[in-house]
Amino acid sequence: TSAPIPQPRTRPLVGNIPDVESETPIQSLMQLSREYGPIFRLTFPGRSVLVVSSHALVDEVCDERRFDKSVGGALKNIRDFAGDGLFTAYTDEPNWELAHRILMPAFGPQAMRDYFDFMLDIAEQMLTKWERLGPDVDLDVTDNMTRLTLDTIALCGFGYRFNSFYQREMHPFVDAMVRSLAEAGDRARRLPLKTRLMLMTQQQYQRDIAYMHQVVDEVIRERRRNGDAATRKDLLSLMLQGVDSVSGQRLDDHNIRNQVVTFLIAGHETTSGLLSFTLYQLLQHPDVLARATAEVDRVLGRDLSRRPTFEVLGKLTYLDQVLRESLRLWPTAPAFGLYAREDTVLGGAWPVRKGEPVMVLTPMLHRDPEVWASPERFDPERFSPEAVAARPPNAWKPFGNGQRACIGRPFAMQEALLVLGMLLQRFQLIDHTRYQLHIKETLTLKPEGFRMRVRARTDADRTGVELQPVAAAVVPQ
Ligand code: FDE
Repeated sequence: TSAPIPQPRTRPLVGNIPDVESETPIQSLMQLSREYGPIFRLTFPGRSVLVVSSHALVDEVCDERRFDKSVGGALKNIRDFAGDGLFTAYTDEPNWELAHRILMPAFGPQAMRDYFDFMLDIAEQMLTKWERLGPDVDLDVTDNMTRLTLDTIALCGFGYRFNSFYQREMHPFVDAMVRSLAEAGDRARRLPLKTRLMLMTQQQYQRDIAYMHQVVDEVIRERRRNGDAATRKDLLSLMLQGVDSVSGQRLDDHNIRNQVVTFLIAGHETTSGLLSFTLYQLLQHPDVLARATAEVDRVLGRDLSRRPTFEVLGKLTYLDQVLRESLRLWPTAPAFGLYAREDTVLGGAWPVRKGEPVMVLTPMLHRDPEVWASPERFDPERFSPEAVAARPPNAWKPFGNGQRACIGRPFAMQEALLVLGMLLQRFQLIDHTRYQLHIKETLTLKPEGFRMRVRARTDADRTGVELQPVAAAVVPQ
C-alpha cells in the first residue's frame, strides 16, 4: 500500500515558498502540520523536503540504519561560516569522525567538573549586576541570557572573556552571528536569483562572516600567545593538541577555526533560549515556581555566601524536570534534518526515495497527543523518573538523534541548572508587564520582548524547612 504524501498547493517557480512565513518559518511549519498531518511535502526551488512530526514516524526516521543526518537547506548555507565544524559536517566527511573523537572528552564528566567554577564566575557577574540594579529596573531576559551563555561557552571552552556584563552593547559577534544565521535560513527559502540581486545583503553577509572569523582568530591567537602549558584542559587545548587515538591525526588550523565558530554559535543561542523560555514558564506557573524555589532552598540553602558546588547541582531534580518540560514545548533548536540511506517506506504507506531530505519538526513531535496527554499544558511531572520510564523512545528529541545528537547537552544542562538555581535562591521574579509569549526565530527560537523584574528575597520569603516550625507555632491551637 502506498499513499500520496500531502502537500500544500505549489505555485510556478516558487513552489511552496509562500506557505512558509520568512520571519517565523517554524511556527508556519507547525501550523501546516496541524493542517496537513504527520507527514507532508514542501517544494522549494531546487529541493524538496518531507516534514514529519508524529511520534510513530519520528521513531522510524531515528533509526540510524535507515536515516543519517542531512546537511541541506539552511545548514548547508551555515557551512559558509562554520565549514566542516561538528554541527555542519557531513557524517561521512573524515573531519566529522576525527573531531567527534578528539572533542568528546571536552564534554565528559571530568570536563563538566572543571567548567563548574567558570560557569559560576559568569553567573555571579549577571546576578550581582541584577542585585545592584534593584527591583525597579526592567531586565531584558533574553538579552541577559545571551550575554551569559556567550560568556560562559567562551570562558569554559576557550578561556576567553567577552565581558558582556561590563558593556552596554551586546558583543558585535552576536549581531554578526544572528544576521548570518538569519540569512543562511532565508537563502534556503529564496529563489537563488533573488539572492544574487540582493547586493547589500550579500555584502553584509560577507562582512559578518569575515568579522566572526576575525574574532575567532583572536581567541586562538590569544591562547597561542599565552602558551599552552599555562592553560587548562579545555575545548581549545583539545583542538590544538588533541591527537586522535585511532588515526594519530590532529585537527588542522582551518578545521579548528570552524570548530570555534561552531561552538560559539551552537553553545550559546540555544541555551540562552532554553533559559528564557524556562523563566517565562516559571512566571506563568506559580505552583511550579514555588515548588522549584522550595527545592532550591532545600538543596542550596539560605546562606548566599555559600556557593553551590558541582556535587549539589545533581540534587536539583525538580528544576531539571522543569528544564526538560520547557524544552518539550519550545525546543530551542526546533528541527533536525535527515535523509534516507536507501529507498524506503514510512508508516507502511509513504514512499521515501534514497537521499530524500526529511525534517523532524520537534515542537510538533513534542505535542503528539498519542504520547503527551494535554500536550499544551506545561507540567514538569511528565519528567518524573516514573513518567520517563513509561514513555516510548524517541518521543522527546530536543538534542537531536544518535551519533549526531548534541555533544553539548551536559554542558548546556549544567549551565542552565546552575544559573536557575542561583537565580531562584536570590530573587523573587516579577512579571510586571504580564508578558504574552511572542517567539522570535533565527533558526533557534527565543521569546521576544520578554522583560521581568527581580526583587532580592528576604528571609521571610524563604520556604526553607527551618521556617515551617515557626509558621506552625503561630497557628492558634
Ligand atoms: C548538535 C545539536 C543538535 C543536532 C542537530 C542536527 O541533528 O542537525 C541539536 C538538536 C542540538 N544540538 C540542540 C541543542 C539544544 C541546546 C540547549 C544545545 N544544543 C546546547 C549546546 C551547547 C553546545 C556547546 C552545543 N549544543 C554544541 C553542539 C554541537 C557541536 C553539535 C553537533 C554535534 C555533531 O557532532 O553533529 C550539536 N550541539 Fe547542541
